[in-house]
Amino acid sequence: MSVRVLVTGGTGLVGQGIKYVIDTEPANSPFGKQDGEEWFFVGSSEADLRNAEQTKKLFEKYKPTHVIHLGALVGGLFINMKRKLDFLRDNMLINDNVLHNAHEFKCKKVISCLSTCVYPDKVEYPLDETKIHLGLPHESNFGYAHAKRLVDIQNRAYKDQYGDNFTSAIPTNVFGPHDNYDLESAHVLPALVHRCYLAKKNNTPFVVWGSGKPLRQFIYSRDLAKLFIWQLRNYDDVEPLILSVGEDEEVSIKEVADAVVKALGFKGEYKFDTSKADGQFRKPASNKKLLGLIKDTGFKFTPFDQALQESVEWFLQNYEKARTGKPQ
Ligand code: NAP
Ligand code: GFB
Repeated sequence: MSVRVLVTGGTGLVGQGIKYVIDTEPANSPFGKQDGEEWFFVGSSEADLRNAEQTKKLFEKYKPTHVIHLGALVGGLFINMKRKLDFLRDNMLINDNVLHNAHEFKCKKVISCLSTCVYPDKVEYPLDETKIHLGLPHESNFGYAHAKRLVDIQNRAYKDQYGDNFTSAIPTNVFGPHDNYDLESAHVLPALVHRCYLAKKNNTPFVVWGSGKPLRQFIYSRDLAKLFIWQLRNYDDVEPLILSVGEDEEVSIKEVADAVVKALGFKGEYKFDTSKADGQFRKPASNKKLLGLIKDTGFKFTPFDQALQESVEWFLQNYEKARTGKPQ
């Protein structure tokens, strides 16, 4: 039986992580490409998924049997705070067009991608798969959060009315090669890597925004990629699945900045700009359900320092073509 996997958002951080694993893991190994599988990694230059006609044409071209739906308007705290409506509307349009076409083209499976920032800001911790809709998300990203929550609702409606096997994954903050380093829209880790690199290059202070106190869990894109591949092949429940490192891996923004300073060998002045927002203080996610499901796969998370070093090396080697916000 031929399996045709369409990866929307295939040109981005997570999409390129999946491409790296499929291209480098031994064929027919637990996370490698299986016989009879074809993988298609697409970005917005092939189809603007906000556009129904273009999305339909994309499905006609690839006739996918399976979809990993990563395509989205994505960004860090500060761009989310500035563009709440764009993050709501663009992602609602993208998600509805992809799920509608996946239904029309009778796809056997769709995994969409949520995020731990969709969770209620005020809820008993740790976050688990049952708490997504138990209250309002944090003010800073309510546009993105509500659009992503709606995907869970859409999946349940497609399953209920048509029996479609549509589900979703909930990663924590992700980092790795091919990340977005544009200081305007970047997430914290790539932003700190880029800003520390510039401080070292220009002999200026390294400035971290906010107090440095908020806590986050970070998953390496190449680890997340393996978990998406496992979920595609082994998980058929409509309930979303948290894909994350453990709660004990929660680190402060200051600890992340310290690790970036070490990884880049920065020796200059290093300070915090507390006039900038801290955003949500923490969003600790439990990966208990995931660990129970993958215990026999031999999967191991990459140690944070090693993953950060590999990401920094990719950034330094690809600075000229990376998304840095400077004119290409
Ligand atoms: P990214 O690096 O910014 O990549 C976004 C991808 O979506 C790119 O391939 C981009 O294509 C595509 N895309 C954007 N707008 C599009 C449009 N209108 N039509 C078609 N394609 C479009 O983002 P990422 O970090 O890999 O995110 C992947 C998924 O993970 C997203 O669903 C995101 O919400 C989720 N997520 C990310 C994080 C994180 O920390 N990064 C955490 C949790 C969840 P082009 O590059 O060709 O424009
Ligand atoms: O990754 P981030 O932008 O988003 O991290 P969230 C924000 C935290 O990092 C805040 C601090 O506490 C900021 O004060 N920070 C320090 C910085 N320096 C910087 C910097 O230069 N850039 C950025 N961006 N932050 C996002 C959601 O929340 O999580 C998104 O807004 C998405 O929608 C993403 O879900 C995964 O972790 O706060």
